[in-house]
This record gives sequence, structure tokens and C-alpha cells, in this order.
Amino acid sequence: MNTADLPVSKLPKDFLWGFATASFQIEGSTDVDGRAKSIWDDFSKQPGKTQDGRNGDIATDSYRLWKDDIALLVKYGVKSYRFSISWPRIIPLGGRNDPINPKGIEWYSNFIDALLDNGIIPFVTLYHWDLPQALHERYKGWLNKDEIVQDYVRYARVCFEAFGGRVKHWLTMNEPWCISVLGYGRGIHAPGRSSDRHRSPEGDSSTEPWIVGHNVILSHANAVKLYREEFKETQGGQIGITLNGDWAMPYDNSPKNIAAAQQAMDAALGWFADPIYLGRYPTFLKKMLGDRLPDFTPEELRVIKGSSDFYGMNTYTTNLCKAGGDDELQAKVIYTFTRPDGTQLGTQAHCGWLQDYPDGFRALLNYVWKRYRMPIYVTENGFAVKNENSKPMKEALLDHDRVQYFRGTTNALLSAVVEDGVDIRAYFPWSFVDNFEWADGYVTRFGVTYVDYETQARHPKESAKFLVKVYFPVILLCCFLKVPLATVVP
Ligand code: GBH
Repeated sequence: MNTADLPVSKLPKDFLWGFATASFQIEGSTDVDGRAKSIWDDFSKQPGKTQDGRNGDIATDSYRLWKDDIALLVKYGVKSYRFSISWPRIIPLGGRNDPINPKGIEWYSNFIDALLDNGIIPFVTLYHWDLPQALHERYKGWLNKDEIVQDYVRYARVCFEAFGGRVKHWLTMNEPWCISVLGYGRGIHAPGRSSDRHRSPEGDSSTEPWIVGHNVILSHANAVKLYREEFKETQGGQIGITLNGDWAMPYDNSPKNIAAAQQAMDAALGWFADPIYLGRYPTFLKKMLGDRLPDFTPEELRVIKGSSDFYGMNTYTTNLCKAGGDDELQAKVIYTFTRPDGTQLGTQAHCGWLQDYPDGFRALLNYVWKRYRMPIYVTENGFAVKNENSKPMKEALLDHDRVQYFRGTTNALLSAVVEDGVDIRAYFPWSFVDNFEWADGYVTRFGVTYVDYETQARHPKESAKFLVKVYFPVILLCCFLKVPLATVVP
């Protein structure tokens, strides 16, 4: 390509990059310093809920080893670090009239200070799935609109007051789709509600996911309203939400499969992005659910529309979509990785839902940019190498498939910026360290750093070296020179 023909787009000078984690997946120390239980503590201890029967009691021990974690981030030279705050450490019983735990505040306060002392910008998620158990017991948590919105907003207020002088990048929620569908539809995440009585004694998968999604949107939007009205002027930060969404590609060129792919986008990503950025639920979702999809009042819509300063994107893979099936939780679409000619879309990861397909990432970035016209922060993106867990550590450190994955995605990201003109402002690979992978327990590893769970020792994998030594510097250079990555690194 003639570089003179390229658009002038480049990454902004303050482009943020670093790695991402979440409190329950790394912290451990679940019963110290006044923390109370989250829904994941109990859920992960019920028989059969995690693949290896293990839980988050120790995880990567990051609550105790936080200084080591920061030292490693410094060694990696990251510009920013994305982590989440544990609600049950800040307000153990969760509610708006429940006491605040000074020890919880103190821990995150020290952590944030240490990041800043080392020149690392904190990028903070308020809610990455660890709801205080007390709120679930008291009133069924996210199912109860009148209670949860007020309790969440109060929790957000406590965090803005305690940390907002230092934290300038806030995410209200991580992946409302997972909260709703996996927690209240499939029942494979806490609190494990589902119509499937083999899985769950209670729940209704035909209504609860959409009630929960609705209440998560309202909680998010009201926390943003609070931030903008009472904190933004003095603290000057940005606040938004991050959505999971994988690229949905038609299985073939038939009109019904092209329509199926759009349905899949509407029902997964559009479910949350359309109300938040466009002010309405997608038509397809309304049609599929009828009055099982709650309505927003006009006042609520005024709070919701425009309630995110950016588009937070978590994305991992691409699905080929075929019309058919009656699974509403999957938009009545059948997903596959096998093309019509029998070949696979990409390299298979350790987990069934993930294959490596960088063109899909570029297509998704373009789709989101065209549809919502918001600056994009990629807050998660990563790969689990097949059988990495059962390899000896030395072999696991040579995570070739993950290196390939990041080679592809960083290249795709750069093409989206430089060639397509998409406005991308951050990139956070998931994850900084191997960690508690929810229903997979410790069987699936997503880290660029290997964690030896016997000793808790951290060992950088090839992918970490690759990202910090080769790709991130090169990406910045390419953006400066406005040339595609491939011209510099074949
Ligand atoms: C992220 O979600 C999470 O934010 C993060 O905490 C987690 O560690 C990371 O993924 C890696 O898994 O086959 O029905 O079980 C990513 C979005 C959406 C990916 C649901 C897995 C599985 C659907 N996830 N998907 S199912």
C-alpha cells in the first residue's frame, strides 16, 4: 500500500495501554480486614459450580502480594492498570444504610497511591461481578430495581469520594450481558439462577436476564449522573461502561444468515449499547421478548441516553452465525466456528467459545465506531492456550498461540486506527496474571504472566515479553509514522 494514501489517523499521544484484572479473580484474602462475602464466595463453593472445584479464597493472593504485583507492572513498563474494586470490602453488607469499612478504603487507597507513585494510571472498574452476598439474601440483588439502584449509587459515591481525587478513569460495570445471562439465565455464574432445575432451585430464564440487564443499565446510568453532577467538575475524570461483545459474522451469504448475524449483534451488544448510546432498546430484542423486556420511563431514558463518556469494549473472538434454534439467550441464532467448507475460523483456545480471528476484531471496531460514534477503549482482549494448565511451567511460558493472537489483534487494532480512521484510545490485554477463571476455576489460564499456584510465584510468559518489548513500542512508532504494522514487523 502507498502510505501517502492513508488517512491521517493515528493513536492519540495519551493512548493508554496496560493489563487488566478483577478483584475476585486475583485478590484472595476473602475474610480479612472486614470484607464480607460476595455472591461468588458461596457460589464457587457449591459442588459442581467450578470445573476443578476450587474457589477464590486464595486466588493469586494479590491482596497480600500487591507490592509484588506493582513491581511487575513497573517492570513491564505499563502506562495504565485496569483493576476492580471489591464492593464487599468497601461496604461489607452492601446497602445504602450499611457501614463503610475503613480498612477496605485504606487498602485501595494505598494501592492507588503506589500505582501513581510509579507513574501508572489507575483504570478502575466499580463492579466486576462480586455483589455483596447480603444484598442477594436481603432482596435478590440485581432483580430488585427499587433497592439495587440506590445501593449501587451509594457504593459508587463512596468510591468517588474516597478515590476520585486520584482516579480519573472509571468503569461502572463490567459486561452486563454476563451478569444477566450467565448469572440469571444459564445459571453458570453467581448467583446461579436458571429455569434449568438441574442447575438451580430457583430462577426464570425467560424473564430474569432482561430484568437484571435493565436494572444494571439503570444503576450504571444513575452512578454516571451522580458523577457528572457532583464530582466531575472538581475531579475531572471520565466515566463509562464496558460491554462484552464478539463479532457476529454471517455463516454464508444467504439473507437469513446475514439477518441472523445482525440479530446476534442486537441481542448481545445492542441490548446495552443501544439504550446507553442511542436511547432505545433494539427493535429485534423488543420483537423477540414482547412485554418480557421492561420499558424505561421517559425520565429514565433521559438519564440513560448518553450515560457513557466512551465505548468500553471487551472482545475475544468471532462467531459464525446461522439462523435457527430457539435459544433466546443467544438471539435464536446458532453459533459455529466451522466454515461451510469445513475449515475452522482460527486457532482453537483452551475454552470452547474462543478461536483466534483478528479480522473479526477489526470488523467489530469498525461496526462500533460507525454505529455509536464514541471513542473506543478496548478494556479486555485475550486468549487461553490449549492445555496450558497441564503443561510443565517451562513449556507453558512459551505461549506461542497467545503471541500469535496478540500479533493479530494488535495489528488489527492498528489497521482500524490508521487505515479505517477508528478512534481508539486504550488497549488492555486480559490478563496481567493467570487467575480464577470463574466457572473454569484455575483450569483455564488467560495471563501473560504464569502463576505457580503452589508458591504464587509469577513468571512472565513469551506473550508478556512480546507485548511489552516489541509490540507496544512498535505500535506507537507506527502510529507516529502512519504506516501499517506489517511494514515494520513482518
Ligand atoms: C471476560 O468475559 C471477563 O470479563 C473476565 O472476567 C474473564 O476472566 C475473561 O472474560 C476470560 O473469560 O459459552 O455460554 O459460557 C468475556 C466474555 C462472554 C466470554 C461469555 C465467554 C462464554 C459464553 N465472555 N462467554 S458460554
